[in-house]
Amino acid sequence: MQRNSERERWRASASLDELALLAQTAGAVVAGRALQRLEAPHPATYIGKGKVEEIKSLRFADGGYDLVVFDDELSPSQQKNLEDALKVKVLDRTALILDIFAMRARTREGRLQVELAQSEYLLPRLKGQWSHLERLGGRSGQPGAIGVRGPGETQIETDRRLVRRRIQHLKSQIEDVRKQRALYRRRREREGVPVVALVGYTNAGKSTLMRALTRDSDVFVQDQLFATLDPLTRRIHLEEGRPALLTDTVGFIQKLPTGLVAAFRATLEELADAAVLLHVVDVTHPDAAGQSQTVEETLRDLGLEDKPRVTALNKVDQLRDAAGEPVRSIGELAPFQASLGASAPDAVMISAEKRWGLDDLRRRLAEVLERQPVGSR
Ligand SMILES: Nc1nc2c(ncn2[C@@H]2O[C@H](COP(=O)(O)OP(=O)(O)OP(=O)(O)O)[C@@H](O)[C@H]2O)c(=O)[nH]1
Ligand SMILES: [Mg+2]
Repeated sequence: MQRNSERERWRASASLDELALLAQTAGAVVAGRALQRLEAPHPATYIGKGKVEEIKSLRFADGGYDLVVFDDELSPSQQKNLEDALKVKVLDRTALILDIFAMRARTREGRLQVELAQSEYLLPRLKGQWSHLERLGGRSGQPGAIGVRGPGETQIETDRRLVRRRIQHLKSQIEDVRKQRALYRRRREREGVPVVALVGYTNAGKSTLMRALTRDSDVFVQDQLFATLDPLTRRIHLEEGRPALLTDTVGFIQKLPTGLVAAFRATLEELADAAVLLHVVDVTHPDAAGQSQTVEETLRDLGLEDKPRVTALNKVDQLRDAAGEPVRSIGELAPFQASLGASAPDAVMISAEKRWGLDDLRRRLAEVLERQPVGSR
């Protein structure tokens, strides 16, 4: 039991580390953090009353803070109650991720999907914002809303209707994008070039590997979460010059809300047509196993658990040998192989940055492709 709870605590704390990285990526400066152990979240405020007071008391301590971010999804009423109690803006993990996605989306498809996810997140939360108007008896007579609102409609009803209409509009636009993508995929299929899709936890090194395998320096790489949002496909060559298409896309993260995954369906459908999923794992991350598991769970949610998989254990250049010296080549890693590869015996050790192990990886991919019936490639 003891060990379990220690593990839980470590997990919660590691998850907060990740939340801090997300906050930094979104442009915030982290002033402090708090952790509370509860049997179940408080229905009204998620954390307990005492903890709310404690956080409130830190409001003007040291540098103070003007934003509080919770590591789990808050219900719309919890978010509102917390804002009322703390007198600052309160966000949850989902809102933070949405914010980063909005910053990162470059293509029309990416933007549409982010806006859909944002609108769906906003819809149930409109109530909190306008409840004071409802209490005052409805019709607020906002000038901007004139002409849109039906007779006797309250502001919140109008807002909800507008957001719902926008959601419908976005969905139909995304549907067009999906059809377009499906056309491209059929064309590719006819050409008979198999698709290898990169999957993995955010920041695992997928884009770096894409760069290394394509020698394309335009691929965007950054030491930040969700550097890549829009899918990108490039031609690569496996063994004996055999061509394949390599697709890079959005990374996964723990506690990724299903609504967000659903909004990214058009992008993630690319994975469904891949002949092989190339799972990139950052072996140097303290929670590499947990991250790997999150990726597997997300793939299961997407119905992709049966896709052939090749696992690449990346960033091995960061490992140190028994004497604490940095390793200089893959050859020195034999002693690690057993422990690293235990969870994925077929895994290939690579360093995307140093271009180590790429021949091995190409060979492994070619082998897996070889084993598949021609129709499914
Ligand atoms: N030391 C080392 N660093 C690496 C290696 N591969 C990637 N990195 C670094 O890891 C960071 C993330 O790399 P990306 O390629 O952007 O990771 P990604 O999986 O595409 O991340 P997202 O697009 O954010 O999901 C960058 O700072 C890379 O330079 C590697 O083999 N060794
Ligand atoms: Mg990337």
